[in-house]
Amino acid sequence: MTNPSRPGRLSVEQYVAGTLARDRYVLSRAITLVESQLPADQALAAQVIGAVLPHTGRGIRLGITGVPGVGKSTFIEAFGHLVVAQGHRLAVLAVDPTSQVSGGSILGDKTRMETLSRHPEAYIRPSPAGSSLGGVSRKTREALLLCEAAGFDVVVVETVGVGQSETAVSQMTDFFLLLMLAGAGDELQGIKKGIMEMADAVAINKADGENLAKAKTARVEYQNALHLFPPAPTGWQPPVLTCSAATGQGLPQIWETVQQHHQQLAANGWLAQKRQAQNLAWLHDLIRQRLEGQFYQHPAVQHQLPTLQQAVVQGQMHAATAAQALLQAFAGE
Ligand SMILES: Nc1nc2c(ncn2[C@@H]2O[C@H](COP(=O)(O)OP(=O)(O)O)[C@@H](O)[C@H]2O)c(=O)[nH]1
Ligand SMILES: [Mg+2]
Repeated sequence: MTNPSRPGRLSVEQYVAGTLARDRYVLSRAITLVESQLPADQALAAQVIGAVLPHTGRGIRLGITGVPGVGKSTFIEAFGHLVVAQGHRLAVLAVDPTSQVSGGSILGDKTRMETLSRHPEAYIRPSPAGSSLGGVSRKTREALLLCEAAGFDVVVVETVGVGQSETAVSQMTDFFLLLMLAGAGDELQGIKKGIMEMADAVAINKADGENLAKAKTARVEYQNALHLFPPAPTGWQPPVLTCSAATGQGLPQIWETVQQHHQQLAANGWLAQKRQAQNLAWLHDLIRQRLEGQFYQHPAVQHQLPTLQQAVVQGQMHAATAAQALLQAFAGE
């Protein structure tokens, strides 16, 4: 099964038919295709995504974030088992640029989600190695659509709670879950106010053993903090819950919350509106990425950039003047 004009690749029809037939092997190859940097692969990938698009959008898209060590992987493994036990098919995509740096070697890291990855109704796809954040998020959105087309009705996107990747993930999911620890302090957890504001629910993890009392106190504190934010136009009030990914306590309530949110936003029209706005943002994202790529690869820009950059750094030229000159060079003026 190969593509005669592209060795090592399938044809558009084969990618599409295999994905829709829920062939995991073809799904994995399709995700590999969308992750490829090669222009020929990207053109092929765009055709595949275009063809599967009508078969997407029926599931729940769930973003999960939290600092390394909060228990995301442990949580997703336990949560995933709970969700598939209820007859759902669950896919997990990881957006974690930092895991490339550490090689996933943080103490006790559970990145592989071993028992869940062996479940026939679950599919786990780690981040592509060595990719930039912008690249990861663009590819993750396409991978998410492929998973939906392959019949996964719950897609979890995991990201690390320290930077821009949250915004990217919240831009492609319906529900954004923030995992936190009790008593660690907001600064220590690197959680910015903006990330709290994006959350559709906050769950204090590791609410077990000696941590339980602290977790309950933290729950009240975070609930009070969330009340200070203006109410969301969707009418959804983000709850603060406690859970233990290790014991499974509190996970059914979180799944219940995710489903309630989905029903409420589907009923009041906000789910459709949210996804429309996300599609529009996606379009502008792609335009920005393409333009930027073309700009920096333009021979005239490459020729002039070092000199102008130097002049700006030295304070000899206003940045706006340099930008103007470069844009004129790019436009061939
Ligand atoms: N006590 C307790 N430990 C947990 C819980 N969840 C995760 N851990 C532990 O915390 C460490 C980090 O978990 P991991 O899932 O790799 O965190 P991640 O970096 O956010 O993906 C591991 O040693 C886990 O066993 C929990 O609910 N309770
Ligand atoms: Mg992890």
